[in-house]
Amino acid sequence: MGEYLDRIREGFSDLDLGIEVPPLINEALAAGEKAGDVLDAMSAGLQKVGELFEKGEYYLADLVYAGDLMKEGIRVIEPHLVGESREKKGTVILATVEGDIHDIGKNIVASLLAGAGFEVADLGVDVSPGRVVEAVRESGSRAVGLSVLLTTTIPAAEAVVRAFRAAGMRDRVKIAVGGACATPGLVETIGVDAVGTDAVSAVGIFESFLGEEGGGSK
Ligand code: B1M
Repeated sequence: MGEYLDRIREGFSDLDLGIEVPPLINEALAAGEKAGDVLDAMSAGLQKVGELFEKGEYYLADLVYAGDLMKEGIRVIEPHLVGESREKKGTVILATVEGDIHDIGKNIVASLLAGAGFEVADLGVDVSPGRVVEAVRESGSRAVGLSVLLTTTIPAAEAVVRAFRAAGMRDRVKIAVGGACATPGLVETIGVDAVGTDAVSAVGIFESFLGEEGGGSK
């Protein structure tokens, strides 16, 4: 069984899958691999692509291609990842922060949250702090999830926290961040309430945020 996961991981890191992505994933699922493990194998391949890009062995075009492969794979895997819940658990505002256009991880988080019964308002990528505050105001949501993939856009996540303080709304909203450069230290350094390492942990975070009476406290 694990042989499929190896092929997926290596295929994604070598960027030689091309049009073969859907059949390979479908074969892996048919052989009994779990959707979450397939997603992890794809992500591990992409991680390697990022490392090779950093070393100068891959170019920007390779990152773009890797992103396309991942999106193709996610289209196949998504229906298998998402559970069904009839219970409505409140609204989560999701966005990739200003200056950052990475959206693959955010989109996975959005799907899993929707599958877990949350209403998700996905604001997209390169979203300004003001737009996030406005969305919370309009929807009455008490929970925000920010995707941050670049070290240089961590300040943009902090700007969202500051924008809520400036609007006098910080005490009624909980804010979580996630993404390649999100580390637990961000709770202290930029004042968010939680950091999600993967999409599954994001579901747990928003369950704890919206399961509590009264919302945030910072
Ligand atoms: Co970019 N890129 N990229 N890139 N890219 C990274 C992030 C990088 C780590 C690669 C590297 O050098 N090793 C690096 C950042 C380095 C740094 O700052 N520390 C980098 C760079 C430098 C850049 C550019 C600056 C390159 C350039 O132009 N010279 C440029 C920036 C553009 C911009 O945003 N302004 C750029 C561009 C791109 C593409 C557009 C080509 C493409 C993105 C396509 C797209 O998203 N539509 C791309 C890609 C594909 C990557 C890598 C290879 C893969 C990202 C990805 O989709 N991973 C990436 C390498 C890496 O991440 N190691 C890289 C798969 C995805 C499922 O994982 O997004 O982490 P992830 O999401 C996970 C968790 O993090 C978590 O759940 C998800 C599922 O488990 N999660 C959350 C995510 N968001 C969450 C929110 C939550 C909770 C959990 O809310 C609470």
